[in-house]
Amino acid sequence: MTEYNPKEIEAKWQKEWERQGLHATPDSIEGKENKYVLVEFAYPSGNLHLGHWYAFSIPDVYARLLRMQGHNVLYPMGFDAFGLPAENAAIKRQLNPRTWTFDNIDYMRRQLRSMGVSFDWSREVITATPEYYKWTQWMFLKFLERGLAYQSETPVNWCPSCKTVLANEQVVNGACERCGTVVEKRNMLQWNLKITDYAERLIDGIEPLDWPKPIKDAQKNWIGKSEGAEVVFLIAGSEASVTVFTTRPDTIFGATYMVLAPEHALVQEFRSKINNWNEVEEYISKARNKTDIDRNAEGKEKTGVELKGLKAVNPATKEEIPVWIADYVLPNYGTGAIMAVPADDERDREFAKTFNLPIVTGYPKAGLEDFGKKVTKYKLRDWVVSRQRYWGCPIPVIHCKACGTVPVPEQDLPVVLPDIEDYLPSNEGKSPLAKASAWVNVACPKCGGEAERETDTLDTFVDSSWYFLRYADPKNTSEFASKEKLKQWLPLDFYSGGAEHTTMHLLYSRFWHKVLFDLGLVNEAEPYIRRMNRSLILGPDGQKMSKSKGNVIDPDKEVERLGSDSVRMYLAFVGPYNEVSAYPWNPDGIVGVRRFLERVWRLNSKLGGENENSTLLHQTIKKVGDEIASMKMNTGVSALMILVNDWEKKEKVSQEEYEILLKLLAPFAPHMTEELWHTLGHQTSIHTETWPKYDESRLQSSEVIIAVQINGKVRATFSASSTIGKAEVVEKATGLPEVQKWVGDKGVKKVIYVPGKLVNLVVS
Ligand code: ANZ
Ligand code: ZN
Repeated sequence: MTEYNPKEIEAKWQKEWERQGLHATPDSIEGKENKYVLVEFAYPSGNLHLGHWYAFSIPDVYARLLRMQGHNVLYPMGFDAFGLPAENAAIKRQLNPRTWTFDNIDYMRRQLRSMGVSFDWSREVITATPEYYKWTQWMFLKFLERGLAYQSETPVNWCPSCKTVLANEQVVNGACERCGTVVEKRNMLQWNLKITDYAERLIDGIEPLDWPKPIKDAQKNWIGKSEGAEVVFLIAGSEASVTVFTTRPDTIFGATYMVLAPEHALVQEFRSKINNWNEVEEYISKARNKTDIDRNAEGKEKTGVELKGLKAVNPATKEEIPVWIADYVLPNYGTGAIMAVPADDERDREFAKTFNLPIVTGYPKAGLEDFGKKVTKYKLRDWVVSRQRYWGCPIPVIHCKACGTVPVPEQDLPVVLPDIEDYLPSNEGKSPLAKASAWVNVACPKCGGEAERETDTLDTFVDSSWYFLRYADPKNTSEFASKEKLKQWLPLDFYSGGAEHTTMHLLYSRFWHKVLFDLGLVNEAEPYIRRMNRSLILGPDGQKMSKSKGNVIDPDKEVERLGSDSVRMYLAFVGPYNEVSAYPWNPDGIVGVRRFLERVWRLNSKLGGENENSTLLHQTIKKVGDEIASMKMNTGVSALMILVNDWEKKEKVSQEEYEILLKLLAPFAPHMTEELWHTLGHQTSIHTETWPKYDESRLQSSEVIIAVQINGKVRATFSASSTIGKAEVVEKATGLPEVQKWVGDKGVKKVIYVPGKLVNLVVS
């Protein structure tokens, strides 16, 4: 038998699978159930990094398992090709975004193939092609028709570095999600999508989904539903009134002053009645220049100015109370005005202390609806989707002096993004497309008069809000996807992606899908049944990989050195995939995995034994299948290792049972197992084999009690199967509350495991 030589084997099988069209997925197969496994598609950033490997090769293990278990599995890939990341990268290199993007796609496609991932490339989707964005535009027009897309001039987030507007979701801690620059507020006319109309349904729809609770909670918090009351406070000596929003109308007897957002309309209205206008005006302009981070920072010193000459009347006590403006009251939440109850509200108390305002305690409690009207408020804001950038989907509307905003007629779609020389963004908040006068100036579709095209482009998150639908019917030229084909694949059985998308892509695309559902264009109200956010791979030093830290692992080099199968299997082995966690890259760990594969390879020379039908084999079959399905690939791999350890001690191994091992290993190491499978005389691919079956009655094994020691002292025990492996023992042990109490956040420094007896966790 030859030595294990992944380099040769992997290239050979990749070519062969492609030749056979092994991963082309038909719309249906008689007698098989369709399953749709998806990973968020790639930005054409230029080079595959380890994160891509982790993102795509682990769900591939799951897709392969499902196939062997008898399903028709769609596992597609495409490119999220429009948008800021690609455009910024291109500009940095002084390259045209189009050339840069499509060159990268070619390069990345080749790299992606080296992973041995079972993508169906025949269904590839690229958002920056007219064939795709024609439908993005078509859908936008449907939104417009429904009144769900509208233009408005409001204060928006402006990134001075990317020179474009950003949606609230794309501002993370006050900074641009893309480049990290602190965003400014600018008043600009922008296109918005009415996601707020769907706030309630976006909350309700989450509950029944098979999503981890933290993802559900994060979305719910972002939507931020608040039930409370609106209470009207009269302004003394005038007809005017201010409505406040409060979640505690029962505390109204304790409201000793009122605070308005500096931007509140009443402030300007009462300008002539305010005695200290200069001071007020100065405060307003300061607040306007503050970023939201500054305004919202917790524990920050409270600032504000009293509106002297103005008093409000507390409707409960009938007392006149002072009116202040302060930047801790936000203009775009509730009504932009609050009643301050320093006795019961922490922020109000701090404010009252700072400015010596009265604090009344022991006041009577009001009935919930005595003074207020019940209302529900949401933190969610409409989604600002226009971008002042070149590299995006053109917004398909035309502005006509006579007719106003006119949608581009359906037969004129797509509005093709023109090639232009000067694609750099500008400071004035105008898209570079505004300079392409030959493209901009058109006849109004309604009156034929002189008109201009909209020059802003759509947020890239619009493009990605529906891409997964296109995979179901990627070549369709008359519809974005036929409803019949959609029915075959949707909703998604499994969707894996980055945690950062929880309140961006994951929220936007649910909204988008609900609108399509209401339009009768898709069959279900929720697109993703099961969602998981993946963990992170860190550099060997335990830090986030970055060029500046010099801790970047280049997957190409690892493949060159150890083979794709080793990289894949090592990534499966680092830890559970579904618990958002971070695992450092361990150079010894991957070498260990490579050795393991070599050992499997060498077992080949022990063939010729009798079937043993051991408990361990049956347990391994069950375990590997169960663990892959629950995305705990690591314990699946350790089960395989235990089996191989056992077999290495034997003189002979039966070929039939060795073939079972190969099948169990096939989702992890697709190339090596394919090679061994063929050397055993098979003519067809191992990846079309069925998953081995275990015999329930052969699973029994004795139970053992495992003692858990912390620094040598027994603190807990638990029972487990006698064949339990070290990784699982540690996982179980550290999950016990009695143990967590001792480990706390110190972390486990060292693990000593005596198989089937005890585990000693050393904590500092
Ligand atoms: C009186 C009161 C008494 C309040 C009390 C709270 C506790 P959530 O849960 O986030 O919706 N508030 C209302 N509008 C605001 C705005 N634009 N900017 C800043 N704060 C605002 O919080 C609602 C509460 O936050 C409201 O209830 C109001 O303070 C404040 F013991 O009213 B409350
Ligand atoms: Zn017109």
